[in-house]
Amino acid sequence: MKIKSARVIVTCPGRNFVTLKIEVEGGLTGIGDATLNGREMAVVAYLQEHVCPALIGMDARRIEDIWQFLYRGAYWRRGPVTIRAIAAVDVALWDIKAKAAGMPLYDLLGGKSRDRIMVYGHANGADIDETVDAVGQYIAMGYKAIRAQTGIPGVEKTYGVGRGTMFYEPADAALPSVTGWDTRKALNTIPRLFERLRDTYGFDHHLLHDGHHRYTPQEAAHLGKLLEPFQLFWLEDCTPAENQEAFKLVRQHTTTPLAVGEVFNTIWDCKDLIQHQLIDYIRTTIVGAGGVTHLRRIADLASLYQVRTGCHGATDLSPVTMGTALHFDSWVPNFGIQEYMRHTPETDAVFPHDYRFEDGHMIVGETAGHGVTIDEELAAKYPYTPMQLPVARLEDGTLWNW
Ligand code: CS2
Ligand code: MG
Repeated sequence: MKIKSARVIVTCPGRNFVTLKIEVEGGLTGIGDATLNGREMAVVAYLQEHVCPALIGMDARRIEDIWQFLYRGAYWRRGPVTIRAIAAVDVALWDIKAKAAGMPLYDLLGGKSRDRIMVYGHANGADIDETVDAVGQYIAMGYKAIRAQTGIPGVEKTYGVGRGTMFYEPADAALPSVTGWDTRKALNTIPRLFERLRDTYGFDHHLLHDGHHRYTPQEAAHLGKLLEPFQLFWLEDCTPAENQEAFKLVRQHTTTPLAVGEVFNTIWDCKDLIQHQLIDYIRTTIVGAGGVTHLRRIADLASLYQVRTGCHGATDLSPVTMGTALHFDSWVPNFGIQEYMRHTPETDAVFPHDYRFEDGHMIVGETAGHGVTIDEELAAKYPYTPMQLPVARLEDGTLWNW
């Protein structure tokens, strides 16, 4: 099963997506997502200049060997650009293998461990009242788990407050726009939001919150403590995790469950956090962590320490990643939850897929492969449009974590 061609497709149906399409002799094709939000063209060049030429003639059945070839063989390990390129190849090859076997991908991985995948949606508002209403709308749509983010009085353009209620999209301009941050004001607002949410809707739903790496370990520990009465499903990215030890301090002071990992690329980025049981959920996903081959390794390590998965699923991960993640989630024994930020109808049309939302869960498709394709003609109608993520600055102008 020799690889005949490997092509990169860039499309912007409202936001940019990078897709790798691999074809093998005999005509089977598979696709993988290579999108790196705000830095898309770096991965395009990495694939086109360095990876695609080397793939031609390789045996598509040897997924593990090709993964090792691209990871060890490059000498320059890790990093979001490299790992996304490897992930795209890996996912396209799993897609082809599953199609050749006539099986949905989850069957090839070992079969389903569950019938449906619990997801969380994003409710956000400019202030607490708006956010409480938005959470109510998600409950009405059937969601069992909802992430809540609110604007903070006195802070201009806070993280997580989208332009509309359904399709939150942070990459908003060709060059980074500026958002604001003030930890003191956030610590004053976030606990009040969750108090209101529990007072209004009770304790039956799972509630989540994303700190987006904004707090120091001590501040994160304090926030975790303040949130304990409201029993969150998780507090995400409460502090930056380049220094994995930072989580020790947070962990010692709060029982609020902790999630981290959407910016991690490999098992090495989360090894200490997992082995020292400093987190409860690992957020790495297919495109960000080297495809199915590597994510499976992270999940297996996590399972030894009762850490569960919580795959990143923002809109900048294409439907190809969402579809593949749902197969992974169907199989993985230590599943926790899946993030599900809806794609726009334009994006859904470019990437026809067989997964669907039902009663707060995603239902994985039964088509052979990962179940997501690309309509290349439609994709060509949406050319690449430069868009970057914003930066965050404190009131005095200091650049802060985003
Ligand atoms: C967020 C993302 O989904 C999340 O938890 O942190 O929206 C993140 O900001 C984007 O994926 C960045 O591209
Ligand atoms: Mg996040």
